[in-house]
Amino acid sequence: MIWNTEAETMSRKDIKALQLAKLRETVSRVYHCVPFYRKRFDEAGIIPDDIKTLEDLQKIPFTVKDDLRDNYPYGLFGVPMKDIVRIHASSGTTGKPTVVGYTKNDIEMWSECVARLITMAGGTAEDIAQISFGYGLFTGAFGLHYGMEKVGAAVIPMSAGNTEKQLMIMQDFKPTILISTPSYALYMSEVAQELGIKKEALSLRIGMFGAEGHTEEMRKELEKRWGIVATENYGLSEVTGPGVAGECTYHTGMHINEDYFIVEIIDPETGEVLPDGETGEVVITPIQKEGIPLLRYRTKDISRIDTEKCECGRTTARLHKIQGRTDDMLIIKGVNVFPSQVESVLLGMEQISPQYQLVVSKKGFTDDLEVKVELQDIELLENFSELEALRKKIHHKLQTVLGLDAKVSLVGPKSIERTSGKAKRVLDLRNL
Ligand code: DLL
Repeated sequence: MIWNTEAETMSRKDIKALQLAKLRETVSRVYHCVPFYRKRFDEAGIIPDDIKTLEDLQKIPFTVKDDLRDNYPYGLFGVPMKDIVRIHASSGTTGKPTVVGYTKNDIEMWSECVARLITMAGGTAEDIAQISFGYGLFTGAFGLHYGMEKVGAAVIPMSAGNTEKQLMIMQDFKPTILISTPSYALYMSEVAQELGIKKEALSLRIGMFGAEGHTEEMRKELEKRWGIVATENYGLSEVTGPGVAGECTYHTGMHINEDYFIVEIIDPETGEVLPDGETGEVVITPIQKEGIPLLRYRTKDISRIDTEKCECGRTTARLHKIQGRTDDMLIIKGVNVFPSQVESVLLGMEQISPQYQLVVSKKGFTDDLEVKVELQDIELLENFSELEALRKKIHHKLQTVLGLDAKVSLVGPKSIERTSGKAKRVLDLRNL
């Protein structure tokens, strides 16, 4: 099923033409309504009329998170406050949050985008969705909530946390769709196991996971634990929230809502736009956003785009799994390491749980990487030779994939901290 056949199956030529028309309108509106952008354009020596082709987008300077911080809270808004109907903020943990505003039209567009992702994942009006993202300034819960209502599904607005209650509601209210971060879905499944709740006793059939990355191996693990088909979706509050892109059940990457977002991939060092298929930093320009209409927003997320046809019939370009962020790519002894690489090694190995943490520190002048891995079974801790064999096996696999000698520490079950939101997989102690 396709939610909006016209928008999602357009020819590439028509998509590009529509994007150009909307881009030109957006650029002109932004230039006239947001003093920050008028100044940026003046400094770059350009005017809106210089944007005549999609490639001309490259003439426009990037917008970065600090631009939002410098204009905190409402400085980049494109409409008077009387037209703003909702305010959200980024889930950033340091400093002031980045604040975003939505007009009625923005909320409508956002719901439309999310409705498409839900349909891609197989959701319909028949479904009941348990939303286990935190309701609040974070965009995850409200974004999925409005999308679900648009599709006509019933929403259980659980919010995150209180895991035992989540599981009680899951048994009693019989939701068919689970919405959460992948790490929280994993944690909930551990608690379900402890409480003896079997997946067969639940009605879940779909999981829609997002707000943080997870590997293909983790997807399979979640599918197995819950007995669901899991899809992933992507977005960020600065450009709306969830709804930028989502996977269909063919799992060929996340279909981008290209009639609302232009996605470029750039070389993070030089800022140069890379051709389709090459990996770099994701840059997003929303082309129908009124509340806070950002141009060329640098996400720091690393991925690639592909426009090959997907069997689902959609023609939209697809964003591949986010490999990591330019700011969570660890450089250890000069080697680039993403937590997702470690995850792909650990998942699927027997005797260990899918919970892990990377601890980076400095020993003298050299970096040191410790990978903490949780055991499934506490009894293994008493069997030294088996434990040592497992540790060596993980060490060897990590060395092959990372090209790096990492210390592997096997820790007892449930000893790595769980969260109900985005997981903290890296502890970098080098700059403390
Ligand atoms: O996390 C929006 C969202 C909510 C998307 C729910 C999907 C589902 P922020 O809190 O502003 O917004 O964080 C945005 O989260 O730049 C990525 O680094 C990361 N992120 C979001 N989705 C994915 C994903 C929401 N599927 C930041 N894979 C983004 C990897 C993701 N990273």
